[in-house]
Amino acid sequence: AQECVVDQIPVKEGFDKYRFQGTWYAVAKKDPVGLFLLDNVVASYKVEDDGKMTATAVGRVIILNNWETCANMFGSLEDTSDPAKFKLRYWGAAAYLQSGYDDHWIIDTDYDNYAIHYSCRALDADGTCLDGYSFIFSRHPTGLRPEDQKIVTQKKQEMCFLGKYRRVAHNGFCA
Ligand code: DAO
Repeated sequence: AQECVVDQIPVKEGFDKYRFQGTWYAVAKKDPVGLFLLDNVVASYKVEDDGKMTATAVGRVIILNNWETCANMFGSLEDTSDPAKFKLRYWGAAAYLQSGYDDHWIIDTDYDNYAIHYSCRALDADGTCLDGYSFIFSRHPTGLRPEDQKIVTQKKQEMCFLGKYRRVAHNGFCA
C-alpha cells in the first residue's frame, strides 16, 4: 500500500558525505518535467571546512530551444535530520541557466563505484511522486560495473522509476 510513497523510499543508511566527495559521471537519468541537463553530465562533490557539502556540475543543455551549450552549475547542500537527505540550492554560472531548490537524496552508494540519486519535486495527493528526477552515477566514465547493475535495477524499482531512465552519453562535448 505504501509502495511508491516518496516518504517511504529507503535511502543510504549512515551516508558518509566525506567518502562521497569527488567526481561522479552520470550514466543514466530519469528526467523531470522541463528537463535541463541532457548529457555529458559530470558532478563533483566536496565537503567544505565548515562541514557543508557543495557540488559543481557540468552538462550539455539546450537554451531557448536551439542554442546548445555546456552549463556550469553550482550547488550547496543543506543537511537535514537524515544524513542521506539534503536540500540542494543550485544556480548556474550564467543567468540564463536554471536555478532552484530541490530535494537531493542518496538512495544508495558504495562510494567507490556507483551512486543513485533521487529528487522528487512535486508530490501527488497520495504521497507518490508526480514530478521527479534521478541520476545514476559512476566513478568510472566508462559506465557501471556489471556487478553494480543489478543493485541499480533493484533501487530503480524501489524509487518507482524503473523503465523511466535514459542513457547519458559522454562524448567529450563538455570536456
Ligand atoms: O537536469 O533536469 C535536470 C534537473 C537537474 C537540476 C540540477 C542541476 C544542478 C546541479 C548542481 C550540482 C549537484 C549535482
